[in-house]
Amino acid sequence: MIEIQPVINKYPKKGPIIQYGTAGFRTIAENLDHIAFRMGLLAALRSKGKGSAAIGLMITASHNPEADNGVKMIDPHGEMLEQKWESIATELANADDNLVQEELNRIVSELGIDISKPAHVFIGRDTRPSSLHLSKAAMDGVEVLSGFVKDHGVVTTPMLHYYVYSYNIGPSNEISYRENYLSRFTAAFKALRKESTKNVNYEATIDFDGANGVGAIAMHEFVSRLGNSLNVNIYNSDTTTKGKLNFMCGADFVKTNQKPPEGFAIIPNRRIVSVDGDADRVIYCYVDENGVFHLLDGDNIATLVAGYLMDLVRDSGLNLKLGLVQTAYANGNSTRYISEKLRVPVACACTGVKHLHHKALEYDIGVYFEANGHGTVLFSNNARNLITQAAADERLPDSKRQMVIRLKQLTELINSTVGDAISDMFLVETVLYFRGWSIQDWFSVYANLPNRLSKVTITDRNTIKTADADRKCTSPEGLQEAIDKIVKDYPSGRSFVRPSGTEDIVRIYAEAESQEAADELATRVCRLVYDIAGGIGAFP
Ligand code: G16
Repeated sequence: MIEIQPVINKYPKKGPIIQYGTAGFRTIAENLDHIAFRMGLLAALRSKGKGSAAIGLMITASHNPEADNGVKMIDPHGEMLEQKWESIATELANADDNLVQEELNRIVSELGIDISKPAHVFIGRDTRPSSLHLSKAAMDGVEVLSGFVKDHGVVTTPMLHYYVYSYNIGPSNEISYRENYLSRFTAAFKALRKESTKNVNYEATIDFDGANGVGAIAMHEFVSRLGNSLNVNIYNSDTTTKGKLNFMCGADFVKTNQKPPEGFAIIPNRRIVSVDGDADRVIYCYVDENGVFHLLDGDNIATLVAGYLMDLVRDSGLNLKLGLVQTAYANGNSTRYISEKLRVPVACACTGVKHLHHKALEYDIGVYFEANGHGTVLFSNNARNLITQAAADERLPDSKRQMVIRLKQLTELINSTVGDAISDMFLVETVLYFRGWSIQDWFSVYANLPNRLSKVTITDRNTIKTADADRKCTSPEGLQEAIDKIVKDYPSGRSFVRPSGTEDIVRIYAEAESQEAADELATRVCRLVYDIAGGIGAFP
């Protein structure tokens, strides 16, 4: 084993115990130096143990406030880190400085890793002021174990996932990863627009809210390639002024506050597309001619996409099993609409893309979306093969063949490695284009139940434990019973609580027949959490 102790001293352990949570390690940036360094070490070991496949390390805290940051590891197919390694990462992150060497030796011997193998680690970062420094700490970690670092600089999280995947399916020094990514999705989008449709109410103009983050940078690059296929007005693209990232804008702000983003003049009935700080989630909204705000969140995207894919599968005559995966945050009416009206099977998974992704692999075409706008579509190898064969089958009647070809083009448009706000936006725009829908048409497909997402800070969020895909709270004792009792007061009421895996808070979700009822239910459940689970600070 290589001697790492002198470098460890550069990155002394700081802050409280930290866990590899919903999306990696996340906390205030100043407590992350040692975590970034150690994840560099671990990524190098993971690469060595995976036959020198590239492993990704993304420095981002996504939707969190600018002062936070995070480190997330990406596995060889561009997917989230294998669950077993999350606990290995947690142990290494929390080991005392003088025990890190021993911990590494233990990982190497228990997993039989040949450390003489080369390691390849791709590193990317968001636009946070702390990200450059943390990415350097991660690079130090990789290099101490003689790994090769490819520094991709400022990228969206889905870009890095895609780069890792691209390298591992066919490494080449010729590839410009960025150009490859940008041109693949632009080309697929433009190809789909070549087919003319009646377009009825669809207008090819959107207002894009970049959350003052890397999504705005990526969108500028896409726009220069899109030609006149889509007019994108980019707002909230200030990535250099301190304090602006995710502030009063972006997908999380719009979804949580149920308000349009700030930073630009709203045009009635114009589609507004908001992404988050690392552009892996997307939310649509609009304000109508009466000044009323309307949200189209991950549930609306899921129903739009699953409904359209269902039609394509049926009209193409292909025998493919399609399913949708949601979480407990999915609006009750979206689930009813998709399962009862569209007859698409729906499954519920725990919060966190990794859980939804895993479940979606059970279908030929697995659509997954969290209500907060994270999601994508997965095509099994069987589905891809059937689609490719059918597209080449000249005996197929033209009407069916056209649907098969459209399905094939959609496989090119979708970034299946992970939820990708921009590829998802292209997908939504494509479905609206073929349906000929305005945003009002889309909004009127079904009505979400009014809902409220709130948060409460408690002494130790880990005292809240849940089961049944986050829908039941098993600890502290008595909390679930108390919630059940309150929910009975609200027709169509539903509420649940769970500890966030990315922020030091407990999330409270409530839905009911009216907005007033949903707000009241949320407030009452917040009060319960605050009183029973040890709330701190002022009651929100
Ligand atoms: C991350 C995860 C998402 C999750 C979100 C909130 O998103 O990737 O799957 O829904 O955190 O998680 P929690 O409720 O546990 O805080 P992001 O956009 O912050 O990377």
